[in-house]
Amino acid sequence: MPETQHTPVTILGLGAMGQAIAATLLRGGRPTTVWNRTAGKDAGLVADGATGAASVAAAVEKGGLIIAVLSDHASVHDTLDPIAGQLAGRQLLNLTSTAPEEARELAAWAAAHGVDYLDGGIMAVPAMIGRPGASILYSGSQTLFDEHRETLELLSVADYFGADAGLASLYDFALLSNMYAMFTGFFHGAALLRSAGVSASTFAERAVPWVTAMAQLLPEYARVVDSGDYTTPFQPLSFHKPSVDAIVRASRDAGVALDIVTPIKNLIDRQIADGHGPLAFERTVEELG
Ligand code: FVH
Repeated sequence: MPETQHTPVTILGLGAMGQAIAATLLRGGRPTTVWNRTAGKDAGLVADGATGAASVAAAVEKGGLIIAVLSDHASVHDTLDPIAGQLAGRQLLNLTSTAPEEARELAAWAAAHGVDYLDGGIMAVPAMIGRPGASILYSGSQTLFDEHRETLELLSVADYFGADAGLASLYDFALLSNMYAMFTGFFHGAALLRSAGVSASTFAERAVPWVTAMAQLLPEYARVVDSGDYTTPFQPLSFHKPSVDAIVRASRDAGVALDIVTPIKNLIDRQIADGHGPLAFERTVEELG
């Protein structure tokens, strides 16, 4: 059932992300209570109309949706375990980044204490919250998601992935894996070009359109992976080996460390050694898991 009036919210954790979330919900007209372990971080929010709470217990007493935006899984337990007895019948949205198994553990912990639990993976930096481009991935309680959807959409695009509380985190980490590989690939390229006196900014002008164009291949790669048939490759593993070997040689020549490219070379070499050279590059997914 969608919310019919502005839901009160309690934000636990006023780091960079908690501050951004609290400020956005406050601007959206949600009565907002805030708490942070280290005192004083609520000053700006309180000046803007939030209610500051001196303790977690006092914060959750204000009622409404509890939103945890803490460092990690352990900090969620550190914060909520002491007041678990106070939480029966309440709703908890955990926007703290946790591994899927940690999210599932928190969902089980919440269920054992009579708490409705939704987990969220934030695909944004604090400055993006409440602005176009931000996305938060949710899984866990659909009741909570549906009931508070309008509030969640103040923060970002809100997508719900199902009852498994770990699924949002799994999507989050899959996307972050993609992001880290892309960024570290850029760093490797920047180091290579720096050996010839080319600036990273000059490289970025080339890298952005290149990465954007290559990203367009992902749906076709995905189709092949989902089919499980690697026998009619667009480009076989054996096609990629000379390129990757050449990148390794060029990196050595330029004095650039091989930390980024060696794992890629190893993946290709291992598959070729096992006789998969004629198969599609996308077979690499099978090698990984
Ligand atoms: N900031 C970002 O760009 C990323 C974007 C993607 C999602 N992440 C995750 O969001 C969670 C919060 O991130 P954050 O940026 O707000 O993090 P910090 O600024 O470091 O603030 C951390 C807050 O957690 C409090 N805290 C830490 N440990 C404890 C504890 N044991 N008990 C209670 N509170 C704790 C800390 O309090 P204090 O140090 O000020 O006392 C901050 O309020 C995070 O999972 C990111 O991975 C953000």
